[in-house]
Amino acid sequence: MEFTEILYEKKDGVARVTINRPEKHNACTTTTVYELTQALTDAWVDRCVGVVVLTGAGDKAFCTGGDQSIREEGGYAGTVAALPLEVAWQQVSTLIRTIPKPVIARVNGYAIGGGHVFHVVCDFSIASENAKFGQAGPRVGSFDPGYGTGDLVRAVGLKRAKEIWFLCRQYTAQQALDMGLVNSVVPHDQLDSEVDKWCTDLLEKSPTAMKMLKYAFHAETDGVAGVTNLGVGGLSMFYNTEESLEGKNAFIERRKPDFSKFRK
Ligand code: 2NE
Repeated sequence: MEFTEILYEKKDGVARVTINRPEKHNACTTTTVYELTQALTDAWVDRCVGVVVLTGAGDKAFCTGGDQSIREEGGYAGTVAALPLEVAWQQVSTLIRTIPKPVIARVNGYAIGGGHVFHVVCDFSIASENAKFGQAGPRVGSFDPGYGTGDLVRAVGLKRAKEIWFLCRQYTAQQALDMGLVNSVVPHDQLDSEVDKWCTDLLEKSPTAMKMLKYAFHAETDGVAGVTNLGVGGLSMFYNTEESLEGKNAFIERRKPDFSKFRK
């Protein structure tokens, strides 16, 4: 896969997705967001991948949201992707939340605006002690009406989530840890070893158990979509059973299926 605004590498069960616009503090264009959907989809389907790490290039920023320099009347300018940036952003958030594997945000610096949303929707956030967190929408005339508000409430509570969104303040990594916004804060030079440790621990666990747990955590708040993910997660396991294969085999062999032995 060829990318121009992200880096994507897979090694030892870990897919690393890096937003690669350090000169812009890893702010995203329509192209960046489109490429993120491609990489995350690949990580979803690749059976060799057990954990996904999302991060930003350089040591200043994880991601500072949508690139404000390409905003014009009606929204963000787009070049390759058919979808408007703000719609594609929700697709990335949905992929992060739905990919049946743990996704770790490696927060190496500023996680601001839509970049903050990305870390919020990840399953885990491991932060450098230099990282800064915050929303920026109401300052620049934007907002995230989806997971960026809903999941934030679930992480830090309603009052704090409103404070973060309405006031657009910045919070240190320690403050983020104290309010339950991140899982771990380490000195900057230990960020990679800490992320590697989490990856190793996760790769030792049952992938199916983690998949079903991830869907279970979202089932209640995600309504029909959440129940669908939980159900479809179970369906892939059912496909492996003799009972399910009897239905498929009977169709291929042009005979009536015999499910009687499964009626226990
Ligand atoms: C993050 C922050 C506070 C850092 O400040 P500082 O002073 O450390 O760095 P500086 O100089 O502001 O940034 C370095 C370079 O990155 C660019 C800057 O323009 C600057 O470029 P040069 O002037 O050196 O050429 N840069 C940083 N963030 C950018 C951005 N988002 N768009 C374009 N260029 C950016 C400070 O940089 C800051 O406040 N950044 C803006 C944060 C922000 O407003 N994000 C957008 C929120 S809305 C959103 O993300 C969104 C949406 O509207 C719709 C859907 C999904 C998401």
